[in-house]
Amino acid sequence: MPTLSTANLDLLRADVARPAYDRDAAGIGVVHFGPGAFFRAHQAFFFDEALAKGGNWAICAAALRSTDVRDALRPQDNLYILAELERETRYRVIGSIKETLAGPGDRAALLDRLANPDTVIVTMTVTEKGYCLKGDGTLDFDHPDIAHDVAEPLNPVSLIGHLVEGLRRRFKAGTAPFTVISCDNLVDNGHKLGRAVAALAERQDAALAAWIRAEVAFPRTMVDSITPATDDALRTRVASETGLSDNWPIQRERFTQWVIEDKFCNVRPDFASIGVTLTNDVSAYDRAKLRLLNGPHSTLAYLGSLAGYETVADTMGDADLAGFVRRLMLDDIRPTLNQDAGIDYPAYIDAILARFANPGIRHLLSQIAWDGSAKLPFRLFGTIAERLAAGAAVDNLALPVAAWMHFIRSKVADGTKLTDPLSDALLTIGRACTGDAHRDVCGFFALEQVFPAALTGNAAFRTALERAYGLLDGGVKAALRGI
Ligand code: CS2
Repeated sequence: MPTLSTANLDLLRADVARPAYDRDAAGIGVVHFGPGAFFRAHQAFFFDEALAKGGNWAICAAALRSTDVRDALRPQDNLYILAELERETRYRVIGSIKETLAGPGDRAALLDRLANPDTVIVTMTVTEKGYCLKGDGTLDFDHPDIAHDVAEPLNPVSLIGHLVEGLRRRFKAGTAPFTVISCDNLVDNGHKLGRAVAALAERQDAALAAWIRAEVAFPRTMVDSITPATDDALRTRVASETGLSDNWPIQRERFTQWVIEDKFCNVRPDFASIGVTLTNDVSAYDRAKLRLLNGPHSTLAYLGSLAGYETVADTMGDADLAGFVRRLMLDDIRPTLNQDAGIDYPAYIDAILARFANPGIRHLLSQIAWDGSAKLPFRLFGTIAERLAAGAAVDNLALPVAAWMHFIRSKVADGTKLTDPLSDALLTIGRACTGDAHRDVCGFFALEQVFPAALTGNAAFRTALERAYGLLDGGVKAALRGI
């Protein structure tokens, strides 16, 4: 089976879409940090659309550590196949990535790219933990990568450190700054990133920090498209259904959404013409998406795993679990959202539940269950705190948090890998669990970087959580009946 490459594009099945522009002529105007599946399913897709309308929107995709993506894509001229999975699948070759860099060996080339005046936009998908922020959203100077970058600013290892060094070189050279677009599931992502970058810059040069605060745009965004990890089943399917093998194809649902705060400090594509929403207020969008999609996703991941399911669609096939999640969205989460934002929440909720049930997608619960300690604060704790402040019951909202705790214990019990930045601490807590709800919950509450004092100090929340934790001892079904 021939492999995907520029030379082999003609061997593709006729209904596979190809890049609709002259790739060789397209200049690199974008640098992206974190070339994972979501980036290639989302931002790289949108820049591929932008390139078809003209302009230098090609991408240099950089990984700070792993060389896997670079080594998979370079042999195929950085091309890859995107599969849009619904009842009927569509395939498309994405050509927007023109350069891939990875690891310390490519750091000099990456910093040169950031300093290059042709680079006008920098995007990133490095997951919640990649920002090195504390629970209060400020930069964690005790984080080993940030401590390194304070000591060696010209030789950064963190995302924040690379942004500071790239901007420092532009500042010194009198080059206009690039716009920095965070594309991760963080509340107020761009603004938090902007403050973190300025805080690190302040440690080396007050004038640089002042310039960053005054001149560099860090728009807030909402990003959305369900993107399961690539597996061998997808590779086999792509090869047989497109005619070319691809080292690392990407799969996602057809739905994709990008909302960007209309704040730029350099040129940008005509985003509106390619389906991106530009707005002065992203808050209602990202709050609704994080709370109504990502919160329930984590809920399904932990309750579904404990109930023995493997995928989101499988779990949605369970009427008790699907019904619980729908009630959670309508009755417990919706009241915390901006009711004047012009968003039809019942319709948005039905659309999300239909996307969860999409039979064309095998989205593993185990993938969504990763990084619970970094995800739950953004996805559930804000909602819980506001319901508590409103004097509302939080029994339903406490159940997914209790399920996460039982999920940690299940990892201890079956010895399988726990993917989480705090895995050591969590497994230690899990090993110390006895099943006594009060005692076990106390153990987890010791994680101050995860559980804010507003929750651990709230008696109503503690009572609801301990009750949910105890109910889950009888299994998920019993807990759903008893909650
Ligand atoms: C998921 C997200 O893995 C996860 O945690 O909840 O990746 C989710 O699929 C996306 O945010 C959807 O836009």
